[in-house]
Formats: sequence, structure tokens, C-alpha cells
Amino acid sequence: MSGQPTSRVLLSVTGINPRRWHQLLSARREVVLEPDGEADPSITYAVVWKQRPNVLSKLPNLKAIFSVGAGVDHVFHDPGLPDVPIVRVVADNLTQYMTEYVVWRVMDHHRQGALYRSQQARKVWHEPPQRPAGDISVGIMGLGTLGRASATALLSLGFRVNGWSRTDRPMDGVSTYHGEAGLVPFLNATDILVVLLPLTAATEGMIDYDLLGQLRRRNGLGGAVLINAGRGRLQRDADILRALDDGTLKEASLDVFETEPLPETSGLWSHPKVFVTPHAAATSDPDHLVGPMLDQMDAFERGEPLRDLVDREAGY
Ligand code: NDP
Ligand code: OXD
Repeated sequence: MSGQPTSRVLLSVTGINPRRWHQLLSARREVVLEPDGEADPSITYAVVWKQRPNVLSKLPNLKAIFSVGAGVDHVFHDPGLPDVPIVRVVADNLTQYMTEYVVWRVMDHHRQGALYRSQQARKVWHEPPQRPAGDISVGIMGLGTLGRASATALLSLGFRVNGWSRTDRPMDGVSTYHGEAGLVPFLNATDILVVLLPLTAATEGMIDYDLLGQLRRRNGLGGAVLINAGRGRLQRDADILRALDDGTLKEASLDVFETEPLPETSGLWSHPKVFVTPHAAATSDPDHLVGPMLDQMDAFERGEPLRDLVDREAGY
């Protein structure tokens, strides 16, 4: 870096261990671990996960913010967020993890994992009827990077796939719907709902009792299923419990929750129809993500445009 003006990276993360991120970023850039670096004019990039509010706004020469996650709601929490480009994670490795999670959970519901686990606990030898994947429609809310990869994998397994997005996103083999007008027709044609939406002002709280009531329940599964790996605040936890208890929902797989970690008092932990994972569907792995982040910083300094930019207006 000798001969060049110093261009340092601020690492500001909450709730994740910064050690590996720090180590890998430091291989090619000088890194300042927040709370150091306040108002430091040599900092030009910030790498963040739930950054401490009002820290970025004090950096006079900040040029871009890199989110450690694909979702960026955590970046927008900051009331003093400076008006610089925000880059989010779009990476094969993360997409693969999410695709695996979606396929795993869809297959488990489709192949009646909950029933077999309960039968095994009671030493019951009983074979329920089987049905082909083609009898089941999986509806993916959020047909973006992760939704499209999941749709491709599910199609290859023989499921019927529906997709819902904000704008029109045609996809071969998928019945696509978009916008407010497309929502109810999409839900009415869906047996297993997979939520891969970002958390924005438009999507917050939308997975509620009324929405779940629109899913198709008279189907080969014997009920409607919810899988949410998007964000917890898209859903109303209490509405999910109500829907499970009155049969509006047959089962749910939840990776994300209104409050994380999921409080011990939540009825979701011990509900027999719920499968809980701790926001672990697709981990941001620094060994896969730091290299491309550093490459982007280098390319930006050569005058190339940044990729995977967040649309601040849309909020994702
Ligand atoms: P993308 O931005 O690629 O896709 C988002 C999709 O949601 C797009 O299809 C978009 O529509 C759609 N969408 C956004 N707002 C609305 C709306 N108001 N109405 C209808 N559709 C809407 O994001 P990714 O696929 O990369 O990631 C999705 C989310 O997954 C992340 O935001 C994050 O919250 C979550 N995530 C969770 C992880 C976990 O471990 N649980 C890991 C990684 C991500 P359009 O195509 O028209 O823009
Ligand atoms: C993400 C996440 O947004 O891990 O990438 O939740």
C-alpha cells in the first residue's frame, strides 16, 4: 500500500465474531475495528452487520458500505446512515446454503418428517400414503437471487413452483405473480409457502393470520405449510401459533423470528408442528465473501462501477 493514500476499512459488526473478517480483510487493506476509527478521514469503506448507529455518518471520506449479509435491513436501522452506495452479498456460496435449506425443509414437510419423528418416538410402525412432488405447489415469496435458485432446485425435484415478486419476474417453468394484485392468486395456488423476502416498510408484518388463511389447505399434504427464511419481522409469531393451533397451517419451518434469539418463553420452541433453526439457513462465510468484497474495492478505485448495489428507495 506504500505510495498510495491510505484507504482504510472500518469493520463495525454487532452479534457476530469479527475475528475472521478482520483477519481476512487485513490481508489486503488496513482495517479499523469499531469503536476505534471514529471520524477517521482515512476510512473509505465500511464492512457492517448491524453497525452502531451514527458511526458511519461521522466518517468524512466514506465511499461505500459493504453489508456482511444479503439482507440490508440491519444497515437501514441507522438513523444517521450516510448517502453512499450500499453493496450487499450476492454469492454462490450463500445461495447454495439457502437452496439447501429450502430443499431440506420442503422435502421434510413433503415426506412427512414430523409424522415419522413422532411415530419413532412412540415406536409406531405405520406407512402413510405417499404422493408425488408434482402434486404439491411450492410458492416462493421473493423471486430474487435466493428465490430463483431455490425455485430451480425445486423444479428439478418435480415440484410445481409459483413465485411472487414486487415487479414482474418471469421464469421458465414457474407460475409468476407480482405486486398487490398478484398476492391472493399466488397464495390461493400455493400449498407450501417459502418466504425469501427482504424486510422493508412494504413487507414488515405481512405474514399474518389473514395471509396464511389464503393458502391452499385441501391438498395432498393435508394442510398448508409455512417456511420462513427471510426475516423474522416479516411475520407475526403469534399469528403463526394461532394458525397452527386452529389448522389454518399444518406445519411450519422457521429460521427467523420477530425477536432473535427466540425468547425461551416463545411457544414456537416446543410446538410439535414447528421446526426451529437459529437464523442459520444461509450463513455469511467470511472465507467466501471477503475476497470478492476486497476485489470490489480495488475495482471501484480503478473506476469500475460497484456491483450488487442496494436500491435505497425500495429498501433492498
Ligand atoms: P433479492 O433482492 O435478490 O430478492 C428479493 C425479492 O423479494 C425480489 O424478487 C423482490 O422483487 C421481492 N420483493 C421485495 N419487496 C417486495 C414486495 N414489497 N412485494 C413483493 N416482492 C418483493 O434478495 P435475496 O434473494 O438475495 O435475499 C432475500 C432475503 O433473504 C434477504 O433480504 C434476507 O432478508 C434473507 N436472507 C436470510 C438469510 C438467512 O440465513 N435466514 C440469509 C440470506 C438472506 P423484485 O424481483 O421485483 O425486485
Ligand atoms: C443475510 C442473513 O441477510 O444472514 O445474509 O440473514
